[in-house]
Amino acid sequence: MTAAERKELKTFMTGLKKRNPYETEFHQAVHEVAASVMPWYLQNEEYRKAQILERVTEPDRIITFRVTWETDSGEIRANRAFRVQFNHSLGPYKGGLRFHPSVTQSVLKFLGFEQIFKNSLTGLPMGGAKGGSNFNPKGKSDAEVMRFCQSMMTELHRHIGEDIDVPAGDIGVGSREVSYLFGQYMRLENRWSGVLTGKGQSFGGSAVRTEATGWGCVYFCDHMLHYHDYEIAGKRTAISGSGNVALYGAQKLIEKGAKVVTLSDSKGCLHIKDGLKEEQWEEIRELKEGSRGRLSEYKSTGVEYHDGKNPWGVECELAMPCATQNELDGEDAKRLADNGVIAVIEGANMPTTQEAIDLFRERGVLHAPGKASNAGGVAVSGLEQSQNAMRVSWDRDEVDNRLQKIMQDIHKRCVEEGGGGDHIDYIDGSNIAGFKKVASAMLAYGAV
Ligand code: NDP
Ligand code: 2IT
Repeated sequence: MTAAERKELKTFMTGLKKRNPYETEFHQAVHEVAASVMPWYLQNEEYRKAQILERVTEPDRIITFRVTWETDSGEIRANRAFRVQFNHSLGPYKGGLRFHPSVTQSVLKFLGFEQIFKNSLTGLPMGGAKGGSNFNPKGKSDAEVMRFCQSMMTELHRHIGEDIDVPAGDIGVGSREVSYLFGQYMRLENRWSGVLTGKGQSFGGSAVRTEATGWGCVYFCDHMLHYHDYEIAGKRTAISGSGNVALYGAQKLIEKGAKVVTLSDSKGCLHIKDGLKEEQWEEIRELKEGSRGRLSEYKSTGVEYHDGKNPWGVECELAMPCATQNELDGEDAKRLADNGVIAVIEGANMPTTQEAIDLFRERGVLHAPGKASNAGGVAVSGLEQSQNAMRVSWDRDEVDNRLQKIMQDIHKRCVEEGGGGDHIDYIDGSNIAGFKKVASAMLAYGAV
């Protein structure tokens, strides 16, 4: 970046921080995109004159509301919920709902902002949004989760629709929650529509949506490694998390002959020196998806549990952070690089801090950002929307083939905008490719 570009970036970020005080996660996500696109932006006067960067960083609207619900023992609880409808230049708002105590407006704004460019990269007609609540589903009964979801949808239904805004799952929101939300939407609106994705397959859900994010990450990783003359087979891979993205990422890695050496949750990490076996994967899937248990309960030969540890101290060639934002910091990045990591593939959204990004760049570690590598989930959500609109349901192979093609195309776009040549900057590549498409649509619409 030239000195002039750096100066413009600084001025822009100072204004953004002033307009959005205390929203540190949002600042971080915007800074990453703005740093990538600034040179292009400054060279294209018409975009600058139209204030595209200023406009794309301001959400179309944010809906904030209270969700009141009753516990099984009759106590009243109130949570805060949001829907950030960030930008619908490319299609109806689209993005997940997150239920986690750490949810704030800043977190949902960063996620909604990233979603704009991720959705743009998929090539499907989807705008960017995100929503959720500080409700903690852990330790709640099914009936409590149902009452919470019904109460949340009682407000949310006014703001969504198959051609307006189509939510889905994210942390803490899986098929159980999507089903309760969908049931309440139908009750209130008295009509069936594809207003949510990630639905059960018996009521309009797409094949492969459950697996899509994790599998998509591995498809992306495959292209990234091939392009740089590596291959997945035999690579030791450290994965964080043990939720939807982590589990299906691990499944596809095992299928492709990689060695999955870790999984984790918010309390600790499993170290599997010789690599996770298929039967062990199935046992862990049952523990997490079936009985909503903790990894500390899992016992098996060759598997050690390390309380309070994350996976980044383990020797590996590939690292796949699949838990949450800022879970991999500068120190973790240094440890990984010292241990010889080749590539980092983000399953989670913004899991690496700016210090970690800088270190990976410095050390020549390939780094696929979430908005490229985890786009498979929302891509199959987009395919679910198409199937619902056409009143058809494609089989697993059909959806998987389309997913593979989409991940290949995203990789291609990252290569084109990420410098070409023999070492691709995937962060710049994905930001520039995702941004340009949204920016040109916004320019075409005029001052709206
Ligand atoms: P899940 O709720 O299924 O799993 C989340 C996992 O991350 C759990 O293992 C959880 O551990 C761990 N985790 C969550 N918060 C923290 C934390 N603060 N510190 C440490 N560990 C934590 O969520 P998903 O797998 O769906 O989502 C994981 C990531 O992937 C998120 O960043 C999400 O935005 C992103 N993503 C998800 C997509 C999807 O289709 N589901 C699509 C694209 C991205 P514990 O159980 O102990 O809380
Ligand atoms: O972060 C994400 O891309 C998701 N949580 C999936 C969103 C979706 O609409 O499927």
